[in-house]
Amino acid sequence: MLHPRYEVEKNRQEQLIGRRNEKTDWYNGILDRYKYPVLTRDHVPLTWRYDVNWNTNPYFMERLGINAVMNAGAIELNGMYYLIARVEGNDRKSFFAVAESKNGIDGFRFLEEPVTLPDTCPEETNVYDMRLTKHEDGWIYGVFCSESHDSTSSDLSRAVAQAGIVRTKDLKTWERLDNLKTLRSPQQRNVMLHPEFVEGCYGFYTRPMDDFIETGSGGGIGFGLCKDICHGVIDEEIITSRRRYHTITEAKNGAGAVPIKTPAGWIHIAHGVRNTAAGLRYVLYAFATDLKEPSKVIAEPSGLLLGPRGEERVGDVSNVVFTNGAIVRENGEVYLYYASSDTRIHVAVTTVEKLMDYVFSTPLDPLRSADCVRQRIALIHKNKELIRYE
Ligand code: M1P
Repeated sequence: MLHPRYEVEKNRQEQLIGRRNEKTDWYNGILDRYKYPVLTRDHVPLTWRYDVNWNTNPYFMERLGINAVMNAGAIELNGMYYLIARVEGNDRKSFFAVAESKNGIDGFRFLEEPVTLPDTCPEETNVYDMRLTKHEDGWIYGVFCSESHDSTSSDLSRAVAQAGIVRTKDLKTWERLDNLKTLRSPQQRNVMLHPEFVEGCYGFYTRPMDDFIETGSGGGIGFGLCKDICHGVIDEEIITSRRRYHTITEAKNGAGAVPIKTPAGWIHIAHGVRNTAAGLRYVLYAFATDLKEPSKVIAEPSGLLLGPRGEERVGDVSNVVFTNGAIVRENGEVYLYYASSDTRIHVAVTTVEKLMDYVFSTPLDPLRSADCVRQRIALIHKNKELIRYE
């Protein structure tokens, strides 16, 4: 018999899913933030969490609870907006689940069941953070982190991260390809496929790492080419956006949303990490690369594009914003999906035009306080001049 509490909880969830989202009055001229997260653990269907039978679950307890919904790949398909979210169970294992919305701002609802990835790697313990790339070869590729315990170590927290690859045409049936091999980097996370062929090859943004947490000698976001995506092997990775001392990327950085093609170059929205007394702080930043040579950085505005603010600062892993998906609409609007503190997913809205202005007209980071203050004083003087004559 269906537990009577099911209807109560279902109604509550329907209200959450049906709630209209609103722009906040937060302003910086670059992007608009929205009031409510677009996906949370409370959006996860009740049937994924509860046994709804009164006989076997008399107290209507969550049997398979969900801890967090975060880091989503994003894509528009047949007029609908899709997120492929990292859903983390109370058991700490993540899986992927697709949610759809008619407008990309609210109303996101998970499809009937989570994604069943072809289980081809027996040692794989955890999967997360899928980037969805609509490639010019006609497939939609999903590149994600495939994590296993480091079998060479007795330390239970030592893991090996690799890039898993799947492809689909409809977000329902997934074909798994070989994990990407990067011959010169022992670990990889935040790997993403470039949407166009480069020199006749598939281009991957990588993140060379010596270790699971520390990137060690890894100098930043890498880029490498491979001929055969079904058995991907990358020999050389060149560094695109570099980590730099005393900047937002000092500790590490990683590719985020699939780059946005504009007449002036590819615009990338990535994450940068620095260390603080309160732990790692993750923010989003932007840069542009050359249209023909997508690894060559041509503009890198100073500082962060979006940082954790207010309630976003608190969660499972506090002081984090992270993106792995954005959607460019036909009208030029860009929906940037980002997770806060590894707990829930938000949307921020901008346009391609604004992003181009931001990336190409915001000054570079001069890298030293003395030069930063000179840069700011020059701005103040320029403004004073105008204000005086207006
Ligand atoms: O906890 C913050 C993020 O940490 C990792 O990112 P990175 O590889 O750059 O350190 C990822 O595990 C990511 O999922 C997570 O949000």
